[in-house]
Amino acid sequence: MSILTDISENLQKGKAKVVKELVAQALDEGLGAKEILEEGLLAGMGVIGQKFKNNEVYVPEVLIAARAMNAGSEILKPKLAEGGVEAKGRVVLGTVRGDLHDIGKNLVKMMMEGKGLEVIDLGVDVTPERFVEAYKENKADIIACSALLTTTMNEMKNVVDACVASGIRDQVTIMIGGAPVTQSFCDSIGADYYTPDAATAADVAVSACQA
Ligand code: B1M
Repeated sequence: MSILTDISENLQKGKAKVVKELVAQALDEGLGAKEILEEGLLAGMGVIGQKFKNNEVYVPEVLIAARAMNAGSEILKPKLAEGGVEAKGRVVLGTVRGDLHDIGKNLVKMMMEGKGLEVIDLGVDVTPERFVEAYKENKADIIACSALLTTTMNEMKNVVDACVASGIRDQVTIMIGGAPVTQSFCDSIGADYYTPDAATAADVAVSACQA
């Protein structure tokens, strides 16, 4: 069995400690961080996601797999972040109100930090007001919102509206993403950028800060 399959399978079983060790071992063996992330960790998470959808596993199993995913990606963080030294801009990032999914958001954070951006991570279940407040407090350039539920993605519209109401809309760049989010949704709510994955989000954030 390849080490990437091993990582995927242990992640599915929620064995965070083993996943951490295997990720470190894979790096030692010379595998690339992106390969380990995509073919090991994300592959395992994908299997869990499918089983969750089919009611073959339930919330507790998904939660422990998610912890293993976060533990493994923490080990990759320095590698994914390599090359990022100088802060090129400041991003306020969070998962929107009512939504507790944070794995994608954490990847976005890692990739953005890897590109030299400073990220103020507000965590999950973040209200529109909190996004605006943190933007002002930190003199940020970007508000970046993640949502994983069709029921919570509409909160992104509330974030845009809160930016308009507080008079910051013409200064702030609003980025959105997450599995149910699309470009047409982005256009419909008046956000600035939709990106499908964490690496693209980081690239677009850097360009937006340089513009
Ligand atoms: Co939830 N969950 N979940 N869940 N969960 C999904 C999202 C779901 C699709 C599963 C399913 O039914 N197939 C489904 C949503 C259905 C829908 O709305 N259409 C669902 C549901 C229904 C629920 C609950 C309602 C279940 C329940 O309680 N009955 C509940 C809601 C809780 C809440 O949030 N209020 C719930 C709970 C949970 C757990 C807590 C158990 C756990 C989260 C743990 C955690 O995050 N710490 C969990 C998980 C893990 C999942 C799945 C299995 C995996 C999500 C994930 O982390 N994927 C998911 C099924 C699936 O996606 N296959 C599912 C890996 C991650 C890297 O991908 O976050 O998409 P993702 O990030 C991607 C891109 O989307 C993008 O970058 C990343 C890749 O590079 N991206 C951005 C993300 N944010 C971005 C922001 C950007 C740009 C790109 O710019 C700012």
